[in-house]
Amino acid sequence: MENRYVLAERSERVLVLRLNRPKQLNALNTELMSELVSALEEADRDPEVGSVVITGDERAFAAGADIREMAEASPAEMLLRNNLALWDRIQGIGKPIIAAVSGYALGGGCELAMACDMIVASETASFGQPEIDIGVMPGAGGTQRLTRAIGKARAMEMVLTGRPITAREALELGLVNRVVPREVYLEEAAALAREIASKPPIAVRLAKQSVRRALDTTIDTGLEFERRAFYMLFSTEDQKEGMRAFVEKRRPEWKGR
Ligand code: DAK
Repeated sequence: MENRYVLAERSERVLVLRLNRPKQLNALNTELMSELVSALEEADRDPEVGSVVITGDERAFAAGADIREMAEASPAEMLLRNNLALWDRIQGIGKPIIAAVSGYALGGGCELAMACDMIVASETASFGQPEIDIGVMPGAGGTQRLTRAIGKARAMEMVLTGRPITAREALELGLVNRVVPREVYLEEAAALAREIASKPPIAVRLAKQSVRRALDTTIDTGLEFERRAFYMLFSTEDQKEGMRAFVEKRRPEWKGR
């Protein structure tokens, strides 16, 4: 089926997914999230795709979950919609995902950016968890991912006041990888994605998983995961190729095997 709310464009090994509800500042309704997660899963299975960029437009990455869709819902309806299951599937994506953020990244928009592996921000970007001002609190990982990313003090302030931070503040706090002029944020994100997409795919996948482990496990369990992943890579052709190419002083040619 043709996507309505997520536009996909592939350039070489990078897939760019553009959130496309500009009039609603890319508010994340169920249909959009469903299209996004399906596109991510398809990209994860596609050997031609090495990495993914998620972006919005210049005014908004996404101004949150769709408030109109939630406003009158009962707890049972929220439970039965089971949107969280959709969000959880993003965590299962093995290929690196970069958020290219310009304008508003609020509520679910900020949570979506944080669910990605890296964030490239335009100077105009702002990040916030304003849910407190509409009578709720972050519900798609905001209290957990923001706290892990920027620490308790600033996360507490953002979640309890609802006040957003600028791209520069986000950079200082370690929430984003880099801040660049508005004119080039998407190109910068795509360049980073291209660089990663040119690396040996199985090593990229396992390295991503391993870094992610660092956030949600003990150091011993994380080190154990890292070690097994490292040894596992010695079963790949790319490991042989990479090390031989080094010894033979030539560029490696990755096979993804
Ligand atoms: N939902 C629905 N529509 C939205 C929206 C949103 N989050 N944000 C903006 N819009 C719509 C506006 O209603 C308006 O539509 P029309 O009135 O033109 O039909 C249009 O986008 C343009 O917005 P504004 O006219 O308000 O534009 P301004 O420049 O004046 O203001 C703004 C921009 C970003 C400051 C303002 O739009 C704003 O405050 N938006 C709401 C920000 C917000 O509160 N975000 C958090 C939403 S709660 C979960 C998953 C996710 C979540 C929770 C649970 N589970 C799976 C369990 C997440 C929750 C949230 O994100």
